[in-house]
Amino acid sequence: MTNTAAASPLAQRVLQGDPRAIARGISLIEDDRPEGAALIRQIFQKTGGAYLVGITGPPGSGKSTLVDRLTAEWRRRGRTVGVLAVDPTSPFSGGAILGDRVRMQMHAGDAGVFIRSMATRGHLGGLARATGEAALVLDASGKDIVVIETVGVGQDEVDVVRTADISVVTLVPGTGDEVQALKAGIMEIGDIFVVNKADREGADRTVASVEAMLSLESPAGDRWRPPILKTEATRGAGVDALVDAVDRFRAAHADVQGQRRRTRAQWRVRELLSDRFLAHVHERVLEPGELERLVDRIAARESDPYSVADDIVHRALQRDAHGAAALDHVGIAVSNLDEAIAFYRDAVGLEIEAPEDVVSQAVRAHFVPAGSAALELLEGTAPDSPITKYLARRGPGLHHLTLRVPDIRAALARLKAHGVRLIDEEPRPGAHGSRVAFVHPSSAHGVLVELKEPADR
Ligand SMILES: Nc1nc2c(ncn2[C@@H]2O[C@H](COP(=O)(O)OP(=O)(O)OP(=O)(O)O)[C@@H](O)[C@H]2O)c(=O)[nH]1
Ligand SMILES: [Mg+2]
Repeated sequence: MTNTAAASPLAQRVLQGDPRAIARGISLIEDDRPEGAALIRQIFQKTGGAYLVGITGPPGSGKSTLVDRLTAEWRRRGRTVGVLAVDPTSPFSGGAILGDRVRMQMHAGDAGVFIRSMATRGHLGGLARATGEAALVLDASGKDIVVIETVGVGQDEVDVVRTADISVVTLVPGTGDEVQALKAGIMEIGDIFVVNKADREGADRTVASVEAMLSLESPAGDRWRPPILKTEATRGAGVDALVDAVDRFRAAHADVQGQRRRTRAQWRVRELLSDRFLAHVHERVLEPGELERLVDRIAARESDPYSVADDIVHRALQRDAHGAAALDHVGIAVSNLDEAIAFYRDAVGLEIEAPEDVVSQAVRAHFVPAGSAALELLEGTAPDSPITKYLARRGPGLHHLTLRVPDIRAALARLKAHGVRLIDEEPRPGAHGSRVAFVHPSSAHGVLVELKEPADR
């Protein structure tokens, strides 16, 4: 079920590493535009080459300064680098963007570096998604290393870093940051700890207290023991050793990397699934303003959230069940048309439409609308017509029934998955631009079943 669309010009330019295309792609993703989703679909199979480095820590601990130094060191070692700086605290201040400009100066003119701030634009929970997808864009653009820098506050930000291929936690001496970090839940995600601003008082004490905290976890045998490194990002001291430590972790943890990448994939699917389902509910299931009315009822204690949610899910599924297959018409093989008309029109009172000839099949069909479905009286017009043969073999009566489906390929795939015997594995052209396929009677309890996807799908 590979469904990779042909690469658009934007996707092609991203794959070539064009910085303007990368910037455009990330903007589309941030703004949650359909073109952003289309881009991800087109580039996804080209991703997986980049090593994703998460850097988190308290505000002002020197993450950005450190990332600049790391970038320079990686460049010196011949690797290309993409940086995403997540700034959830001040999405509208513009400070982050200004910071980018200053930071870009250091790597100005270096096509091997791309730096970008991610703003939330008020999307609840959208930050993790947007950051993850922006990382995919940088990955597809051929960056060897993709860094995600985020302040370690809020579950979203922590999650972004937790599922990176490696998580680096930055701390600073002497301000009780260790304790803050613990509270924020970032201590347990560190694969490497960095005590930055090592030029300050108390760096060794901070190293010692992190060490003490880690030893409480009593690592078993050969498990990775997170190193605690001292850096002075402003001068670049210790950065070389940090890059070495990242490389060592990477070499030792191919298995961890595979597991984290699976987790990322799983989150992505879950998130998209819930987004898509909610959108479906809003667009197709709820009436305009209905949700507000339901919320009013909950607020007034006339209903409860569980009942409301269950009811909406039920309606959504119900809707799809109806959409999946509805009776379109029943085909009846007729040996004496005058008698059939006398019964269905004169006695029952239905209207009979003008006949239609299906020349290729030597069949003449008389449509008889009956409520939301119809009858189709079928005559054979030649000895080798399937209807003539059917009549000779079984006599007049029910010939087939036709179910209308919104997506015939999906319906066939579903039937196949259930082991149903199909006459047509592939849909073929039917009347009036429809597409049809037959299910074998042996799988449908003796009835020939036709699936029909109408032309106006
Ligand atoms: N003394 C000293 N100052 C440093 C060091 N590293 C960074 N700084 C300074 O600390 C301040 C904050 O640095 P940033 O790199 O912006 O810190 P950050 O963690 O990215 O900050 P936020 O993104 O706002 O959370 C700046 O003024 C840096 O110059 C260091 O090693 N020693
Ligand atoms: Mg920063």
